[in-house]
Amino acid sequence: MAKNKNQAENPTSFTGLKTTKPAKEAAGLKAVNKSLKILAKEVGLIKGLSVLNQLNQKGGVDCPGCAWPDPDDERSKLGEYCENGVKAIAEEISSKSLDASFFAQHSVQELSNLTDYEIGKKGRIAQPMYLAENASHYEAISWDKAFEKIASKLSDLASPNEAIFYTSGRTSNEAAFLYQLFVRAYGTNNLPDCSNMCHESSGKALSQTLGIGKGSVTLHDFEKAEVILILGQNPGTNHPRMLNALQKAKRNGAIIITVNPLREAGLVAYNNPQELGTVLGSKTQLSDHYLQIRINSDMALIQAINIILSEHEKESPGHVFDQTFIDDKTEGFTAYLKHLESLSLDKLIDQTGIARGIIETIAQILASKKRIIACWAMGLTQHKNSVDTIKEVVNLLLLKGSIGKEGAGTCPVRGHSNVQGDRTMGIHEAPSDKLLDSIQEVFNFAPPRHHGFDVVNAIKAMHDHRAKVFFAMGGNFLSATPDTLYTAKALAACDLTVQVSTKLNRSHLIHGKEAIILPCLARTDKDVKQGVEQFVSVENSMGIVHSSKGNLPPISDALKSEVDIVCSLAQRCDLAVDIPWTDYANNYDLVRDKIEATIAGFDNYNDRVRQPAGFYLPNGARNNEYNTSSKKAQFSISFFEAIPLKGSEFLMMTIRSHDQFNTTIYGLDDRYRGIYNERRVIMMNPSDMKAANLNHMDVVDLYNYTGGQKRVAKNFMVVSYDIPSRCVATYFPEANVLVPISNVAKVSNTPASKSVVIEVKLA
Ligand SMILES: Nc1nc2c(c(=O)[nH]1)N[C@H]1C(S)=C(S)[C@@H](COP(=O)(O)OP(=O)(O)OC[C@H]3O[C@@H](n4cnc5c(=O)[nH]c(N)nc54)[C@H](O)[C@@H]3O)O[C@H]1N2
Ligand SMILES: Nc1nc2c(c(=O)[nH]1)N[C@H]1C(S)=C(S)[C@@H](COP(=O)(O)OP(=O)(O)OC[C@H]3O[C@@H](n4cnc5c(=O)[nH]c(N)nc54)[C@H](O)[C@@H]3O)O[C@H]1N2
Ligand SMILES: [Mo]
Repeated sequence: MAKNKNQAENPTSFTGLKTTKPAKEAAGLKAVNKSLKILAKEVGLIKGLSVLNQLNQKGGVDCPGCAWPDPDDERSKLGEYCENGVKAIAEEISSKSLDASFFAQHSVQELSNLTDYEIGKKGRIAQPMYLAENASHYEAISWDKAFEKIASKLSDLASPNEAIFYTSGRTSNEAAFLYQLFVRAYGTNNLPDCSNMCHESSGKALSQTLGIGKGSVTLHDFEKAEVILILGQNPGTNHPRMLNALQKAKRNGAIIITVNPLREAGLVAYNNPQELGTVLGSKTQLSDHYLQIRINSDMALIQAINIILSEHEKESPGHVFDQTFIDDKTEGFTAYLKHLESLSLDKLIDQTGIARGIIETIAQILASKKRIIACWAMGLTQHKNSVDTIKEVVNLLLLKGSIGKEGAGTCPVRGHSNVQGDRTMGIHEAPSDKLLDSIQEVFNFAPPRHHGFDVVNAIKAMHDHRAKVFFAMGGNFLSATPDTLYTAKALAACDLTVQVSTKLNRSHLIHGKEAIILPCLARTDKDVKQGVEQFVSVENSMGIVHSSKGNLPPISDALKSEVDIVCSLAQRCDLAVDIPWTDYANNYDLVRDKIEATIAGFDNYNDRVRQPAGFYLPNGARNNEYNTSSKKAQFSISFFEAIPLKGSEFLMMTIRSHDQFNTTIYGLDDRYRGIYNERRVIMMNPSDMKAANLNHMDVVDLYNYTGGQKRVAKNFMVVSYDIPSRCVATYFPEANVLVPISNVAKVSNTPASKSVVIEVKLA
């Protein structure tokens, strides 16, 4: 199997790269046109618009794209969605359905030689499929038989800890709650999820410092902020509706400071398609200051800023720091100041690659402001030092008292539309005792207490035969995880791999000895149980829980909801626990009642989730209450260590193009970056190219040698790009073969997929 994967990841032909100058603004008419074209092409305008009219509207369907929240009050009649939301919908509601005849025509080997883009375009899976040991083709299987096979494999294991239950962040609260309940009743906490590869570093840093692993701000805070810092995030592509919030903030006088190795168009300026031709004019310059930082040196930058701030405070005591807040609400201030004094400002500034004068200007701005929001995403979370870097951002907010007040706070911008909710529901390999106690009380059984495997540890366990059954509730584990060939071997070593999926993806094709695909309803599909339409609920990036209800007839009668799949499997598994799975499968209100009984913050869940805009979960940090052991927010002491690069080495970040949702590749363009019709590219600094004797569009191979092992990604085209020297960028998942399984963030164990040391050689 690993061999197939290697072929697919190292194709010898290209799709026809074209490059232009990068764009200087995001959205505008082009984005509207592009959305409508995609919709018309993939599904037809009438069907498409029937979903879009409901998308992110109160009582409608939650966009299956990112986790950016919807406004509490007015929602745009023109459409509360973005170009990339339209692409997500177009992919999901594809009418191409893959039934047994498709799988009879195409062998697993044949399909695995396609690229992720080609695989994704095949369509939605229409019926349960089974791949027998050594078989070349998937064959049809009934739901009953499929559940029987899975249950029997699970019961044959020497220990429940030999099974792994992965979750991707699209799973609803209701399905996630039942899934973790089933897994714990079965006997393990092996519940890795995509969060382990995503915002785990944020969760760890924020819970240690502020007592809550989630962000503290709401959309309202964006309207009140004086300064918004945006670090390591590309909202123009990945959270386009955030640009509306930033535009409003700018109009209210906020200063936006962006920190990013690339000048991302969406952070430079925004042309709001909903305001075309209105009196406001639609275009707004967003970033007032754009700091093109070297990859992985954000901690050095924030420390440098904090040192300069502390110098300003010394010069005019009481005017820079919020001493009352620091005294009343925090711990560790004096030690932190001492730590800052021990650091070399010159060395820190030198690491960032940013001119001293610019950093001084930023510190000057921050010195006089009180309401600061810090936003970040994968550019901060996927490095070795991620947890410490985020703690350093928290230090800055604490010095300024910029937390727990209007217009200020933390904003880790989540990825998948319900990744935050899944964690709230207990999808966590390291559950708190509080959660387990609560499960024990409500469901009357003793859940396992020892912690389970996260994503990286799950891969290692499968690789070493310590885990033998892999079950995925959504996602595309093989393509999303690091060290692709290592992970492929890990999956191939399993006795059984099971994927609950909407669309065909590579994880169906790189499989265990036996494999099963269970096709499920998607967000946009109508879900009817015993004649009653059901809805599910999700939690967005700002902790608002609301309903989501699909309105399309499913592409096949054979699909089941995720809730139904979990309940049916649990019933088959002969668990020594008395849980009314059938009742839950037939009435999601009953599931919500149990969530309310088990998890804090869900009082009157069934009533409140029916309110048009949903409800906010409690959030201590938002209310200036810090749920740490001392009930105080914590200053943290961290030391910056640069990643050493030898003469011929580069530091690579693996990022998203404008035409993908994680491993789902919508198209081959990265419009804002001016890179068209090719994904196997490496963005390089022109002076680095000159030094290495490389020209624009040269074909190169990329190597990583971590741990004395050679990893290679063949055939990438060099694109000359405005990126700091010695930094390079490639797209995820094409470059995941290069991300070593051992290259992880300290504490969070998140793959450091934005800090990969590589060499670039002419092919
Ligand atoms: N359309 C679309 N929407 C999505 C997704 C998608 O794939 N497509 N994915 C969803 C998911 S799961 C997630 S987690 C989010 C991801 O959203 P983002 O985090 O915005 O996604 P990435 O492309 O990984 O981009 C990270 C940004 O960080 C910058 N960066 C990289 N390294 C560093 C660094 O060391 N320092 C700094 N300061 N910046 C750095 C990159 O240049 C890039 O602009 O988006 C979600 N929304
Ligand atoms: N190198 C590198 N690697 C990365 C990242 C990076 O920046 N660089 N980012 C990481 C991040 S932030 C994340 S979140 C992970 C993403 O990892 P995953 O969440 O595992 O990957 P996705 O590509 O989002 O999963 C897409 C698949 O989910 C299935 N699906 C879609 N909708 C549904 C649904 O409603 N129900 C079910 N059951 N299935 C559904 C479809 O079959 C689709 O093929 O990747 C990580 N990997
Ligand atoms: Mo993510």
